[in-house]
Amino acid sequence: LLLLCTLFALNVSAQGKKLFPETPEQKEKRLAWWTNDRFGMFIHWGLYALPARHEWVKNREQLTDSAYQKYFEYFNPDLYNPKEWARQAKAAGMKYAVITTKHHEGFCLFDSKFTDYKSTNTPIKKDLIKEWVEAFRAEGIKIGFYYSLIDWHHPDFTVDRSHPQRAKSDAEYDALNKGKDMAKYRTYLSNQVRELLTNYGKIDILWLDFSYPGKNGKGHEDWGSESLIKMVRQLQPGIIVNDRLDLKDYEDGGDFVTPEQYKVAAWPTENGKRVPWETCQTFSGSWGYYRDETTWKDVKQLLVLLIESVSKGGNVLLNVGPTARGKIDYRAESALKGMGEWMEVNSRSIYGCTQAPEKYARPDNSLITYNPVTKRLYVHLLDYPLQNFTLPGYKGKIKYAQFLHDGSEIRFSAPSGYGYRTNGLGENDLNL
Ligand code: JFZ
Repeated sequence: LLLLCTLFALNVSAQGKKLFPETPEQKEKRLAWWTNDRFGMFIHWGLYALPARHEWVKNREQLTDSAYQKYFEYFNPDLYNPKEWARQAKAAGMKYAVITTKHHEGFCLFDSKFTDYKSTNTPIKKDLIKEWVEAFRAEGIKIGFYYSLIDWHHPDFTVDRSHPQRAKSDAEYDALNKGKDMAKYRTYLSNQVRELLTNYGKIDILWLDFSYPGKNGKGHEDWGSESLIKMVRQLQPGIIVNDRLDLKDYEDGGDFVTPEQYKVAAWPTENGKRVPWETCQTFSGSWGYYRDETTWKDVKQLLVLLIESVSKGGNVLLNVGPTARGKIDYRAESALKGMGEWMEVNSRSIYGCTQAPEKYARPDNSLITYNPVTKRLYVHLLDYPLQNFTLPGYKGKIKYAQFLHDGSEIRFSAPSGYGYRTNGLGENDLNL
């Protein structure tokens, strides 16, 4: 009996461990705009735009600092115009945006006091983040900063399994890491996050990336995650933070979960409760600009991704990897435009929407989203045009039905058997 009681107590305290005094209702309120807006732009931009073969190129090809140095020396995005990026994001229906202020390569797009490895010291000579924030804020888009916890350039960041310099044995790790001091890196990391959350006004989202605890990995002890997140919330009380700080022991170690480059089967849960989630996705596979990649998703795939995510209660953060000249790739630009054309008439089925109550069955090859405030149900017909379709189980629940693209009425009836017509618009377009 004593043993059972002890286990029970341990279990309760693990689930109840919290960093902040916020109630679930307060959290819901803090996240309300984000849950409502559903669709954001991710931007991966850095020196890796020059080699143009993946943002992990330094690691993949095990490039040394001096081999990588040429990208720093030739970094000159002369066509950089963040107002144009913001225009494209807004036209696509995106309501927030998250940019890499520093990726794993360690290069900073902002003017940091704590490093020389920054855009102001390259031929472009500018704080690119400052201009970006101004341009996106001017379009009414919420501001998010991605900051890489990993740093392949900082001299105190120890070589581990994520590092371009790979060690094959414990002895090799020891030799490579002699004299490196993660405590110094921790201070650097916290100083830079403080700069980002102090020098650019109100920041709506912080996306820290990423933890890989275990042998030759790094986690919350390496980043100082507990004190880092406390500082973050002190500097920006309303901010929304992702879940990659390795604070899984805490109930509130992150605001949302981040399934990456795959579709979730159902709304993700923790301890049996549905949690806020955002899937981040690429247009073509790589996050950084990749010149020769051919696996581009088409507009319909991307729209289905968005609709499907909302139909399971989630958000989409869709990534663009701008070029070394500072332009959004023409294929991404055209896909964004296509999504925007759809959003112009259909965004009502995305913003403020979520998973529909169980009682609404999903017709074949369709997705449904639901606005709990207006109580409107949106049936996305992936096979349209149809002459006629059936919604089993909705009898008595529908007051009025219309198409969203033109507001035209859809007549409906509840026949005893399911009637079916094969040509022309029928007396009834919808069977219940
Ligand atoms: C990370 C980065 O390494 C990558 O370059 C990109 O920035 C992406 C958005 O985030 O990649 C990850 C991080 C975590 C997982 C997978 C890919 N994960 O936990 O499965």
